[in-house]
Amino acid sequence: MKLRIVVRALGLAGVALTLAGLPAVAESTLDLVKKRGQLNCGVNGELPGFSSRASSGWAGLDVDMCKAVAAAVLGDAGKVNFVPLTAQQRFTELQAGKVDMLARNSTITLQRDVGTEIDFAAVNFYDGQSFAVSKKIGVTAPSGLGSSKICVVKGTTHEANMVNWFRARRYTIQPVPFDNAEAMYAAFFASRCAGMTQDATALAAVLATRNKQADYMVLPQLISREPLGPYVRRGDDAWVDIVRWSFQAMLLAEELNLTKDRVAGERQSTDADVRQLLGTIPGNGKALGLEEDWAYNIIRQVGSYGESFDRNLGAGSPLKFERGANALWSKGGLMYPLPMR
Ligand SMILES: N[C@@H](CCC(=O)N[C@@H](CS)C(=O)NCC(=O)O)C(=O)O
Repeated sequence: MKLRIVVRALGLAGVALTLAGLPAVAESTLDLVKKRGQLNCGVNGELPGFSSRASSGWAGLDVDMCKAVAAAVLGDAGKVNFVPLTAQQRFTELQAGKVDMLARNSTITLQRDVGTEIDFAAVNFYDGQSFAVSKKIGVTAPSGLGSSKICVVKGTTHEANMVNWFRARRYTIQPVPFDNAEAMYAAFFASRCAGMTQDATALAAVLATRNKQADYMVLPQLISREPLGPYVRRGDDAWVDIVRWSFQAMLLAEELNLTKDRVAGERQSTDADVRQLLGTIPGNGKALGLEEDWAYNIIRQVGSYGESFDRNLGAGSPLKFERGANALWSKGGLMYPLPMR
């Protein structure tokens, strides 16, 4: 009798849950993307080198991250719908399902990753926070900005980093927060702040693309570690695996010297690592729930990590960034491809 009451109560709870709109089994992101035939990818959209729209189309390191996942899942790097998101809205839009993944120069931190509805999948760029200043003020290190006004964007890691960094050194600074990057640039270039702060590469990109390098500089000292990378919704393990290993495929391609142009001729390579990456030796595709040529499609259509870096940020781009921490581990950097076997 008692048992029946419990069962009935549970049954009612089940009905209540269904009425509350909770789906019995959520459709997997992989199935959703395949059915749609397109990947919805959240990007910054206004950050040259990472994601911006040129006359030739979308380009950037983060754009290539989205394209890689589309190539892996749909066999076509062109099947991406890029969705520009602000710093403040990016994570809630991902949670709400507006995008399937984020590749939006987003720093990976414990509090963004743990106990939230999102997970990170990889680090695709090691960045750090710095300051841009007018050369006229003669400041060469962040400490020279103590007690000054500093422009910063809300919803980023930068405000707290900066306040903590100066407080620890017994300086009080005056943060001047803005809703978006554009508003901050306008205020900074109108001399409303002595400095502006964000990821060092973003600062360098802004000065370079707006021809401000003669009058402004980025201070070389970094005050934080900002490992940037793609995020996905929590609770879909197969999907986080796909994003993680799509990035790893680009990294391993660089290590194995595979490029967009040469990869087709390498499918019958004598190197077992190459054959396994390209699917000539099957298994990795099946494990991921993808076709065996998933990584081949990434490399053939998007290229290796090194190619993507050079084209978007490095020697082949207007930015001319050094590889630095983003070089392969074998060349003194932090990029270490995981074994793909
Ligand atoms: N990596 C940092 C910063 C990311 C970021 O979005 N920075 C700036 C400059 S690129 C920004 O706010 N951009 C666009 C905006 O929301 O207006 C983070 O994840 O919080």
